[in-house]
Amino acid sequence: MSILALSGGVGGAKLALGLSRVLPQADLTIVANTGDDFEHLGLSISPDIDTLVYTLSGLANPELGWGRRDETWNFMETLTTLGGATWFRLGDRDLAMHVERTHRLRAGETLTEITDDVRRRLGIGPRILPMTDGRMRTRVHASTGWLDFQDYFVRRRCEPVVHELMFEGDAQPQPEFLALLADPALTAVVICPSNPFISVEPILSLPGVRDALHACRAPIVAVSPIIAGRAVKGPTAKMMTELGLDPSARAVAEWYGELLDAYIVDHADAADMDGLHPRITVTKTLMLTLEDREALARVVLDAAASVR
Ligand code: FO1
Repeated sequence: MSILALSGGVGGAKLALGLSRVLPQADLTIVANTGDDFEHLGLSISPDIDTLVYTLSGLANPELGWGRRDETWNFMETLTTLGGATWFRLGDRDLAMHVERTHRLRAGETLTEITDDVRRRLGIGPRILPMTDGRMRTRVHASTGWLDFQDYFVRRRCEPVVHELMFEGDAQPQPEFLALLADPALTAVVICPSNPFISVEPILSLPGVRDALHACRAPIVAVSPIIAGRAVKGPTAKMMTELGLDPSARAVAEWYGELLDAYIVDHADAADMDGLHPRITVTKTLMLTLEDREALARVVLDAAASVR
């Protein structure tokens, strides 16, 4: 069995963890959104890769969903006394990841090589692939003008009204990612319950990815990131409203359109699914416990098997 999961943000990492626990580790490859990446304090930061790495290694901060557990903040406290930028919080342990990644990138290593070495060092079985080793950055056209992603998401706490998103860069998809999509042995593609616009669309917007997904023989299954009109975490529902979409599980399925073979929604949204293209599976999609993550992963894999 060979499963490819597309993931960004905290929700995506939760399902990726569930998949990693119900599959043989070598059967799972996770493609991480890198549209959130940015340079900050001279460091190259890849939040969605790190959220996956920390979540799959058990190092993630359970309260925040990002960064590390058991963190200390001496660097941030000291930076404040020096007048440095502290709006993007970097814990002392997390800082080592950014310093080492920056050092290796400058030494000529690719983000793929660095990420693969880190996941091995942290004992993570599944492969984690950046969506690209090139530069592709999410930009947000808000009421206040064009913003870099983390400026919108963290510094301004997603408060500006979003009119448009843009994925800026000339990046090509990570080659192993494209090769997997063309691999006849691929069993399923899982679109995790990530924000469709800021976590999944950057991946789909890379040249050739949509075509490769449409040509892919494996079923494509998505999990709704919306439950009863609300996002589990983050600005998905607010963003949908601002982009003129109904903040509903149905509207997310309509947004993905013909791409999906199957769609997993929560019981709260089951009545709103008539006439949609993908085969609908209704289950509990809120993942509060590890068992929830594993159970949802099994439902996703069963849904893929039923449309294969
Ligand atoms: N999110 C916040 O809301 N505030 C932060 O200070 C913050 C710091 C941070 C540091 C490292 C990292 O990997 C992620 C961090 N995040 C923070 C989350 C990050 O902005 C988001 O996880 C993604 O960019 C969107 O999913």
